Amino acid sequence: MSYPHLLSQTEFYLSSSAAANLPDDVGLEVAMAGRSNAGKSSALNVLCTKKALARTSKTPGRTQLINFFRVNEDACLVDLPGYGFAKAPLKQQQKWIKLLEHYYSTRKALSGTVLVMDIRHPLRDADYSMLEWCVFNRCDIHILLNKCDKLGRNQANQQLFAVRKELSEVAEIGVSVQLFSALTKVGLDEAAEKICHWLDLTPKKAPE
Ligand SMILES: Nc1nc2c(ncn2[C@@H]2O[C@H](COP(=O)(O)OP(=O)(O)OP(=O)(O)O)[C@@H](O)[C@H]2O)c(=O)[nH]1
Ligand SMILES: [Mg+2]
Repeated sequence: MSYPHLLSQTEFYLSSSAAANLPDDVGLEVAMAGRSNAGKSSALNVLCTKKALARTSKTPGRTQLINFFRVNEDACLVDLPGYGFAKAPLKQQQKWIKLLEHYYSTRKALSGTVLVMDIRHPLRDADYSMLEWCVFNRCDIHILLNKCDKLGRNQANQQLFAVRKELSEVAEIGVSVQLFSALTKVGLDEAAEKICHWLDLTPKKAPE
């Protein structure tokens, strides 16, 4: 069984708008974080082999809640609200930050963060804030350089190299980085393997 197949039973579970209505802090969770429009929801859909599990949009800032998706009774994928969307009202932005802060500082189930970035605009200030937040809260990070279909192969590899180099100069902890495209599914197996590892899901060997 392949890694994406292990995530294919994922179903929508619930949405939280405030710390008070987060689901019970049990089992294991992997969060999808990133700037608005980077492709978090698209990546989540592709990783779970489902077209419309998480809502995707051409309008940035559409996912305003923390959406929980159940892989099985012990494992969840979590679609976080996108950050860095300047047009969202300040009050709303502050509310998201408070909710994310609460989530990151208290969540025992959180075992890793998939940080989704548009490969054409990686490592913006807000991404660094998210990275610092993860490091501070001892949460492992795996970066998807998404939309790599927008660049040629050489350019995409150059960006990958540049991001790895920049991170090796600043990060205090190991951060893994890969190319990804929710459109063409480049990097799907690699990303799904990382997530399954964090969620403690292992492919069963076929019976001999
Ligand atoms: N070409 C290309 N477009 C993509 C890719 N991934 C996402 N998109 C497009 O980018 C836009 C934003 O995608 P979403 O998945 O909604 O982004 P998001 O990060 O969930 O956005 P918010 O929920 O607003 O934070 C949509 O129009 C997607 O179709 C990709 O790999 N390649
Ligand atoms: Mg989204």
